[in-house]
Amino acid sequence: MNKAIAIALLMIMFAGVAVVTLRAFPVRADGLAGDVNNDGKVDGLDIVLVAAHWGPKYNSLYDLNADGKIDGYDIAIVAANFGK
Ligand SMILES: [Ca+2]
Ligand SMILES: [Ca+2]
Repeated sequence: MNKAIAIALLMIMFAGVAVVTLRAFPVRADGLAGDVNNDGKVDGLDIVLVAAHWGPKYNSLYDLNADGKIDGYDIAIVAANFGK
């Protein structure tokens, strides 16, 4: 099985301070990371779907880094592959 990672540069607002961090994420080997609706491309619809499950609307399908929550890191994975 091929393993891959996505690397994203994130800017997070924390307590009013912008924090820039570089993160690497494991991605699914069975498809394009961020293509949550499995239509073969990563676009705005995928971002909308992940954002729609942010926070209490948790669904593991949209938890792209498998950390048990849906947040900006999952959006960043979609953004890293946007347009592919
Ligand atoms: Ca898609
Ligand atoms: Ca997550």
